[in-house]
Amino acid sequence: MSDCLFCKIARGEIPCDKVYEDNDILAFRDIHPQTACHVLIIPKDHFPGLKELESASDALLAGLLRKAAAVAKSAGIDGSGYRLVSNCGRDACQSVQHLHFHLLGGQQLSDRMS
Ligand code: DGP
Repeated sequence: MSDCLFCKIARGEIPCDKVYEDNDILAFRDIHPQTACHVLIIPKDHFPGLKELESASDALLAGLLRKAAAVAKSAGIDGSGYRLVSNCGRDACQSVQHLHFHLLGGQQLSDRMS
C-alpha cells in the first residue's frame, strides 16, 4: 500500500535497523523500544492486522512465527525468554495498520499482559 508506513519500510523507502530480511518477511528494531530487545516482524505484503488475514497464506503466517523464534535465538534471548505480541484494533492500541508482531525480551517482563 503506497501510504502505509511499514510498506514503505519494507520497500526500503524509509530506513530501519534491519535484523532479518527475506522475500516475504522483514524484521527490524522498533523505533521506540519498550524492552531491551524490541524487534518488529512484518510480512512485506500488506495486511492491516490479525482481523484481515483471509488472503494470507498459511505458509506466510507460519513463517512469521518461525522467523520470530529465529530472531529471538539470534538475539540471544531464547534462553531467558521473550514475548510475542500483535496488537489488534483500538482497544489493543494498534497504531500501525500493517500486520506486525512485537518480539519483546532481553529483560524480565511483567507478569501482566494488560
Ligand atoms: P502498534 O502500536 O502495535 O501498532 O506498534 C507499532 C510500533 O511501530 C510501535 O511500537 C512503534 C513502531 N514504529 C512506528 N513508527 C516506526 C518507524 O518509523 N520505524 C520503526 N522502526 N518503528 C516504528
